[in-house]
Amino acid sequence: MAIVFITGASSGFGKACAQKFAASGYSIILNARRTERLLALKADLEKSYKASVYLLPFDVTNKNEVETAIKNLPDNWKRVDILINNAGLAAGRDFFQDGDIQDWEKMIDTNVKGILYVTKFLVGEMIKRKSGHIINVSSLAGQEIYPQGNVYCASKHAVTALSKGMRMDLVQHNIKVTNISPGLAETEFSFVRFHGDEEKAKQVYEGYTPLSAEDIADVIYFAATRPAHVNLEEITILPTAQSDSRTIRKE
Ligand code: NDP
Ligand code: 8X3
Repeated sequence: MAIVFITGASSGFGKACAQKFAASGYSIILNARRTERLLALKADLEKSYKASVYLLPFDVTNKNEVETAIKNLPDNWKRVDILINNAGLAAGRDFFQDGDIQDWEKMIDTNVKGILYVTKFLVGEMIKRKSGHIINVSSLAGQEIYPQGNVYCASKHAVTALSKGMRMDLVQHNIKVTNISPGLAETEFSFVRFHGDEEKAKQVYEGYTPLSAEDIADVIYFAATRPAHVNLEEITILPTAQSDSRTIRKE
């Protein structure tokens, strides 16, 4: 069965993708930093779907860790068909002038360099086989800027640019590249963004129905299962209550 490699699979979109693809018979490589969560997810996927699951915990910001982990994949797990570059985060939501430099570096290292490292070390096998699909999780923040979104928006604009650039360079090798741009979705995203402030995180999703992680996994699965000659290059998915980064209809 085809192999799907999911970064950031311990929570949110990545975890929902793992469930969706495992339920459909795919073999799954799970990556994130929190190994205990990955172990629990692996046990669940094996029990619920008899899925074949391989754990590859590493930090996407650590180039050496990424390279070693991917190079040491067992032979029967090296042939990755679909790479879902999903690991990412926002850190802080501050006016530019008040921004924390460590937060900025974390976003750029995770959202931008993480995709570069993981893709760089996996794409060679895809090129050899002249087949593969790279799905990058960007954001509506990769299309629009909003106040206090500065560096997060910049990092997601970089993801959207990279998806375009990868598509141009990899088309000659028959590799599909899809860019996914979700709007507001309730996951652990805001909890992480507000450095563990549960109250602030909860407020982001109050008064309207946000997207769920499963909504995003459905769309990613749809993109990944189109016929060989069809590539969905860009998918923007918003809650019905959201029209753009700044406009949300609240009850
Ligand atoms: P979550 O916080 O629920 O999940 C983020 C995942 O990324 C976790 O599994 C986390 O695992 C992983 N991750 C973070 N840093 C690293 C790292 N350095 N190395 C490996 N894994 C890492 O958030 P979402 O599911 O919402 O976010 C997934 C993606 O979707 C992100 O790229 C985010 O920017 C994007 N997005 C989210 C939206 C939303 O509203 N929720 C909207 C648009 C885009 P661990 O901590 O265990 O390493
Ligand atoms: C996450 C959605 O609106 O917080 O990418 O930027 S938003």
